Amino acid sequence: MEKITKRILSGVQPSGDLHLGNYLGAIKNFVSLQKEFECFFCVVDLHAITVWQDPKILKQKTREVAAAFIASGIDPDKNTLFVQSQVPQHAQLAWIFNCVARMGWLNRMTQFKDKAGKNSENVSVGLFSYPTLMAADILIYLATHVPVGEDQKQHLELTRDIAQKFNNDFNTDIFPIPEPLILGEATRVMSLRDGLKKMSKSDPSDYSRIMLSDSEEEIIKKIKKAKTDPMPLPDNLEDAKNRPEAINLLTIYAALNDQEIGTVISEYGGKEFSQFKNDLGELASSKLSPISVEMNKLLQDEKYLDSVIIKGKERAINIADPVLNKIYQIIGLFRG
Ligand code: AQP
Repeated sequence: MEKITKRILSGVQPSGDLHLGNYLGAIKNFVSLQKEFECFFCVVDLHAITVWQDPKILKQKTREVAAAFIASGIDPDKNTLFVQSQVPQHAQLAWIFNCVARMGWLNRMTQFKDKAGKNSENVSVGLFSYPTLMAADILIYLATHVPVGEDQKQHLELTRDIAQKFNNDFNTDIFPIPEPLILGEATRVMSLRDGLKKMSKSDPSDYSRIMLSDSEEEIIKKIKKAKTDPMPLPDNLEDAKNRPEAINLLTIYAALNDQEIGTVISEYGGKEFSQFKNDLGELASSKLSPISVEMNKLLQDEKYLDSVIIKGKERAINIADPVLNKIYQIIGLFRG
């Protein structure tokens, strides 16, 4: 098979409203990477159903993620933008990877432990085997690079282990060993209510996250209400690192303004949070509102959005199907 050197796969779950963490940790980076890489961007609905999703809204959430990709600046003509469940090869390869990955490997996954909590006997088998499906998402396209937030690093290491083991077991070099691309200042955006907790779609408090669908007023209000400590802003990085809420807001500012965090600290160090929060609110709303407006426009035009998704499905299958066939041959599965 032709050796690929610069191909990206990354996905976002339609499991709730997209937030600033998804944007700064993932989508914003996709936009710059599309210039340099051949890109596959996927709405990972099969991952979303590892926890309960309301069937009445899942389809709409799926369109919303596709709209967020385009509204953020991903060009649907240049890149392959598609929905995971439309390309059955992902699930087919995931089964094979369930037979390659070891229980011990999956037992070490911290995201499963965090999400299952004390309830691990009652969560779905899919939640446990989520990382083997993620490995299949990536490797079915022989992707070489995967842009993700910090929280997905361990899953990507597992993907590399699976690729390596498959290649060794079957004496092949079919799978590349994909590299994580954890880019930008904000690789792990934290909750606005608790600087030690990741900003996430499933946090029960709306005030913990800024959503891409928030209005300018809502963004400004959420930043004003963000938890901070009583001291002025830190004037050096070492001190900032010991103040979770402060470093989170400084990091968000730096990432939104394409600056290094040191530059933001030199500008705001020693000042009061109130002024900084005003400026951050203005900055965040000026960067995010155009995305929200464009997303809403796209969501009004379902016909266009669905046509993008269908074109993406065809392009994705054109790459995924020959790879799956080759894998079946390597394993010795009956092909007729
Ligand atoms: N807080 C975050 N900071 C930086 N990056 C983040 N990502 C998610 N949260 C943050 C990155 O966004 C991409 C898509 O994530 P996902 O939709 O697959 O789901 P997730 O990581 O499980 O995100 P959530 O929002 O936290 O969902 P729930 O609440 O359901 O767990 C990934 O690249 C991820 O790294």
